[in-house]
Amino acid sequence: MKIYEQLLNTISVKGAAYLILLDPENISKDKLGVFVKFCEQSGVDGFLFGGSLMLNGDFESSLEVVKAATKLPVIIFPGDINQISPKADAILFLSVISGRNPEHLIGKHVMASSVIKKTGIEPISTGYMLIESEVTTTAQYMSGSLPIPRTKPEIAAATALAGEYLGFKFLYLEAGSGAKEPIPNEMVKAVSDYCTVPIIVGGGIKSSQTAREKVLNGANIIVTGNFFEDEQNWGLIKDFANAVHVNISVEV
Ligand code: 1GP
Repeated sequence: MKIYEQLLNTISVKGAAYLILLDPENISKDKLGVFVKFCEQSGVDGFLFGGSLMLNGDFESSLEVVKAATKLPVIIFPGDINQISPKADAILFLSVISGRNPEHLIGKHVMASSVIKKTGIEPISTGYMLIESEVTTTAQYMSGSLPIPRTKPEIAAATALAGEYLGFKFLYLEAGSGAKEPIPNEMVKAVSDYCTVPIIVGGGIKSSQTAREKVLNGANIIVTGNFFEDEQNWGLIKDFANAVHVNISVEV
């Protein structure tokens, strides 16, 4: 089964899917394999892999460690066009539809498409929407575009619908890694009421309650990154997975 179908299947069975973002720059290779196994045992549905900057981390060899440690889908979440590898299962083919920077709407995609074809990994077209948080996040800065104001759910909904009409398979509401505040519930709901394409929500989610709130407002996939880069929080991964899987658990 293709990774996209696998994720849709998880959403329909469990109510929503829970993915953990692995940024090879923020987690050492020795910890990576252990962490990934722990996530798998704790009910996580898959991994996003990548980072906005790759100054120190070793993309290929870290990816190898992840793939060796898990049978769950490993999907590249590319910070740039140098983050493409045949070792992954799929790649989010992201277009920053919240912005008006042609490089991030289509430019880099032209450079990347043939490389992705050669690797044989599955591209999953995703309308990526950066939403203003209280700080300027790396993703916002690197995209060279203005994020959607967090108090304007109607702009988010109209942008998302345009993304749906353009044929994106996922819509990704991104507050940015390490955002102070996650995407507002009203915005998740506005997008979910307006669109039929599955919605990914990420950035600034630091509690299982927040994760569940996003799902109850219409998120189909929840992504967390930063929070579990601190080993002391690992014991809470199960709670996050349970909170996201609204069809099969009542605990939060
Ligand atoms: C994925 O960028 C997020 O969408 C991850 O954000 O690191 O804040 O959880 P955090």
